[in-house]
Amino acid sequence: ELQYPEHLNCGVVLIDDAVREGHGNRVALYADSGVWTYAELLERSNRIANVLVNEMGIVPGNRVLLRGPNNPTLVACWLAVMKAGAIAVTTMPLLRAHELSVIAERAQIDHALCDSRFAQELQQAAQLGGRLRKIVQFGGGQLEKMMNGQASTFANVDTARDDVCLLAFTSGTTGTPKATMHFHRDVLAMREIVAGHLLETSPEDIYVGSPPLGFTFGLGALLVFPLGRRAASVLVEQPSGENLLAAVQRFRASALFTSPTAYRSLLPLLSKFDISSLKRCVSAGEALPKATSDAWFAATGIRLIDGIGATELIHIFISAKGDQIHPGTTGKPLPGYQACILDTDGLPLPPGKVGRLAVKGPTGCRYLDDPRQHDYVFEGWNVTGDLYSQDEDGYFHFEARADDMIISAGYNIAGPEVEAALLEHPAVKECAVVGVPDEARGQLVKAFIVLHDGNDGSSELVQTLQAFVKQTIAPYKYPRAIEFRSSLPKTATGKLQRHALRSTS
Ligand code: 3UK
Repeated sequence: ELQYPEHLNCGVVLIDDAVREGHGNRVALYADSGVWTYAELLERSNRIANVLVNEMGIVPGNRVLLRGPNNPTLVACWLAVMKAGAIAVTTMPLLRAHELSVIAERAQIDHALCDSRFAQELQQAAQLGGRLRKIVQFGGGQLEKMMNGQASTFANVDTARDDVCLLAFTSGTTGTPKATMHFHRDVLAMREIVAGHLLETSPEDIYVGSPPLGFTFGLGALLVFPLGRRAASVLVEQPSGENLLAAVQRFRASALFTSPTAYRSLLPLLSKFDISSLKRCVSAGEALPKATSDAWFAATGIRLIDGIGATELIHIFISAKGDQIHPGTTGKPLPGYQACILDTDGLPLPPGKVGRLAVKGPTGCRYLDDPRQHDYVFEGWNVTGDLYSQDEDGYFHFEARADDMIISAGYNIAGPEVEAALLEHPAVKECAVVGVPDEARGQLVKAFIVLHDGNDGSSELVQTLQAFVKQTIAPYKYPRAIEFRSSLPKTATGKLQRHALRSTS
């Protein structure tokens, strides 16, 4: 079990301690706008912490909304909030005024630090109601000017290990978003378990990836893991496939973090870039089909590390590394975590049976003032929205989100299994498989497909794809309806919004 001192401030551990240990002159952050050493990052987060306390009137326990694309100033702002003993409420750049106002209201937020390019949406959110009053903008000179008037040292607030430091909102793929609370010790736990055990992050590492810092996947991968292990992070404001690979090449990145969909879209671009510096590639956020893992391995010689994480648990809790990776499975619980599969009565199921994935561990979930706490958390066990099975070797296999299990003519059909089969066809770029209402079958399996350029969504192709699925998996699972689209709806964290497709059918 992990032990932490009673007094613990994760911001101090991540930046002050790094400089105290002698890493001040080493690079902490790389970006197009320049390079920041650990000493520079410490000095700038100290100045921002002074702005928070002296000019914005922040006291420990206040919540501060953070908003911006991945860049060094956003990292400094996050550290400043920690050092001031305040609570960071991280938000995704893609969120719009209405969603931001819901967050500001739910988390009772007065203060925000916001990239000036993203401020308009936040100002509109403030006008929609709630108590958000003080928005300080960075990137355009406002915060920068305030920082100049402040000292370069800061009296760090002496927080307790169980003080809340982060409110992270779930994406709310179904229903209203829930705010999950995380403690200073949770940040340390993910550093030990994911950066330490799973990724073996060392000071020579250079991390790059696409997930926003406003998503705990990105917060861990691009802030907590590299800084916590005295490595470096590359921050890419617009993480298109080309931009990500260009950043790998330019900064000689050693590890890449992104989603399964993004790995697939990087494949045809690989030949244009030198990515020989990469040692590890991590996939999370959605299920990783075996075919994607195999294609990435064939192209790069690197076996993708698949890991299931959740906002509720802050980061990855089931995964595997090195030769323990079994492609097509997520892996086993990381040290400190337990996982099991539950039937509809909440009783554990034996290997081979499909049921609800439940997980228990050091970072487990507490929701902020939400009655649903009792629907999802029992005696420390977090019941996820996922259907999983466990094999005889103890490996966990993703089947589907519970909402994405299709019941058609009495058969249970997992949408993601049909998607994985379709994705093996060379014409298919992206797809989403959902159940749509059908009089005869209850639900009908329907696929929404984005084709690779140069393919034509003809009725002939519909038949080809249906025949292809029937050859690949059990024939009764094939999509009886296929619709071609130019794009698919995604959440701000990049997940397919299957429910949005269901409701348009
Ligand atoms: C799904 C996966 C299959 C699954 C996250 C890494 O995704 C993250 O957090 P969210 O709260 O969503 C959680 C849900 O996403 N999922 C995530 N990873 C996988 N499904 N295989 C995977 N490897 O439905 C889960 O319940 O947005 C991921 C780190 C931190 C995170 N917050």
